[in-house]
Amino acid sequence: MTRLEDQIRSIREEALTGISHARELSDLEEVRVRYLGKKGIVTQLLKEIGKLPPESRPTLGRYANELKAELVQLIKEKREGLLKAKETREFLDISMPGRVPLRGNYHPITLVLREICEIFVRMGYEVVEGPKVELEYYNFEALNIPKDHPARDMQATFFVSDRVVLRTHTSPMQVRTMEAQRPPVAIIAPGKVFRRDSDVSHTPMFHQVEGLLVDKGVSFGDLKGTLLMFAREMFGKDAKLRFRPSFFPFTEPSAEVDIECVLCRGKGCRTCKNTGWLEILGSGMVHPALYRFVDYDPEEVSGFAFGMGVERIAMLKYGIDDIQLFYKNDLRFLGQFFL
Ligand code: 2U9
Repeated sequence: MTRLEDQIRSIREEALTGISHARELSDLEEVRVRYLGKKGIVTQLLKEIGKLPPESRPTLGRYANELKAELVQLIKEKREGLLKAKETREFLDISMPGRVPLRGNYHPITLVLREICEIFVRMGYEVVEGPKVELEYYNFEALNIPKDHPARDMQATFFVSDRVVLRTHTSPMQVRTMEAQRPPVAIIAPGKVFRRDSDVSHTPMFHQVEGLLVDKGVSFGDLKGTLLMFAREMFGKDAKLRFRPSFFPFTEPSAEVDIECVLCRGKGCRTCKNTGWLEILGSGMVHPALYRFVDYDPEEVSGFAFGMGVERIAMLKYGIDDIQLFYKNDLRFLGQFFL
């Protein structure tokens, strides 16, 4: 290898290192001038080769010209790369404050439903869930609501087929649980229910939590104590309840339960229609006729049951006057409820 060939090789290596180390356009320009400028190393080299004897010129000339072409190309590519990086740097202002990502939150009905369940779980109840598309048998028959019973009119039912309905309450789960389990039974059944109804206090789908306790010697006093405990946990320790006689086909005796108005504390206001009381629950002692369907002995056990609408509880707790707000998906409304 000739001395010049050797020199071309080392010039190439140095130049390539120079190009790859250039961080700024000015570094790259320095490299370009150093090798390809008027007095640049490669330019000088070509001049020297021109002075060589004719037999050495073609080979060395080719090497030097290839080197020049390679450097021109590499510098061009590097320049484009540096320009692009500069543009990105200018576009991306890393000193700007970041965007705060939108944070999701639970739906108010989910929050209230969970809170209700947690209160009863702390009292030792188990949560059971089941089908929303339900046999007529579990939704009506086994709850002492036979065909043609006027109570079937109390709930406008969505029928799926002759014997299948969208459940109008979560009570079928109590029947299913008693079928599968011997007493004692202490359960709550939360979930969606469906009735053909729609106005400021009704939606065709809403949520219920129903409870059932069956054991030896369960009394109406146990029912009152349990519901008072629930009301205190849910609405505050000063909560007061009153029980009014009522009728449900599945309980006897039955009672509707009012809480002293949480807004005016019983003085009378628009929300409680000046009565001082708000209805929050239905309840009663499980009708002895029901035990026949699940093979329990009504002589041996007794029980109480209760049911509440979650939307209603949420409306009272948060002072909401239109149930439809829960289902309009307006984020200005939904964003106000946190754990
Ligand atoms: C079994 C036996 C009895 C569940 C009960 C109520 C009273 C009640 C309403 C509250 C508001 C429905 O959503 S609402 O309109 N519920 O008044 N529910 S007792 O009684 C049962 C359930 C299952 C086996």
